[in-house]
Amino acid sequence: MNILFRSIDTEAHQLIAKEMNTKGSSCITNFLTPEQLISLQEHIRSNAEKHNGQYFAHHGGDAIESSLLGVLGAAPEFRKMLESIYQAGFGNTAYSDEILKVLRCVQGNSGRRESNCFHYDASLVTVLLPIEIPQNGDDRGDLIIFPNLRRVRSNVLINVLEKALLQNALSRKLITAAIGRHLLKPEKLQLVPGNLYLFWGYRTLHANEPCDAASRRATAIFHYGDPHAGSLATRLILKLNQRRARRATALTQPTA
Ligand SMILES: O=C(O)CCC(=O)C(=O)O
Ligand SMILES: [Fe+2]
Repeated sequence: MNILFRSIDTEAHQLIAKEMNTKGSSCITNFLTPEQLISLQEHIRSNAEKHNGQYFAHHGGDAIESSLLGVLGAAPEFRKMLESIYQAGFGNTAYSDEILKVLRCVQGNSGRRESNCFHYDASLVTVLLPIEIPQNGDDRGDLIIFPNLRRVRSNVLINVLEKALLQNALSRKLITAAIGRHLLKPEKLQLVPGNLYLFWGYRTLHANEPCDAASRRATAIFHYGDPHAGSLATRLILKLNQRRARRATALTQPTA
């Protein structure tokens, strides 16, 4: 299989960042070749079976690195693209050039619990690669975004406070209800597998809509550039999030 990814030139990086500012997101269509997409879909299928058709998320680790996602994360052109987009958005280079990779699969009843979980990412640049998305019906698991609601905070504690106020069960219920009543009107992205979607995850409140329990919604997410990297609060939040993800996944872990 060809493991060369579509190369995006430097001028396009600027255009992508501009679109993320003005439109709230940018989409690179057909980022993957059909065979690259098929390889990832097969990878998902074998992983999903191990989790008995229930929700799982991997934060880094072998399940990601052993797939094409590991190759993509290591590709110099891809890394360069994230670096220049971060720079276009924030002014200086990121504290660390590490990419946090997540492989997420919403399926079964436990998938509902993980939907409408509105949040801001810790990273400024969020790149979403849909692998498998239900294309029919009402519950396709669209990505819901409130683009660029806030700027990068100069103080990490303000960031923590804002996240605490918004990222809890009550706020999430209220936001979901307000969207249902058309009081809030977010953008909805109907994701297409193989396209690449980019947005300012730190600045954009976002979540996925629920998807039909019988369908599978698998996405890979690349997080790049934490504007508060290195601070104690940031390290703590990251640890808590990873523990929560491990717990949600452990519930559906094969027992053998
Ligand atoms: O799976 C998705 O569509 C979004 C996931 C997400 O926002 C995240 O992992 O930070
Ligand atoms: Fe996110």
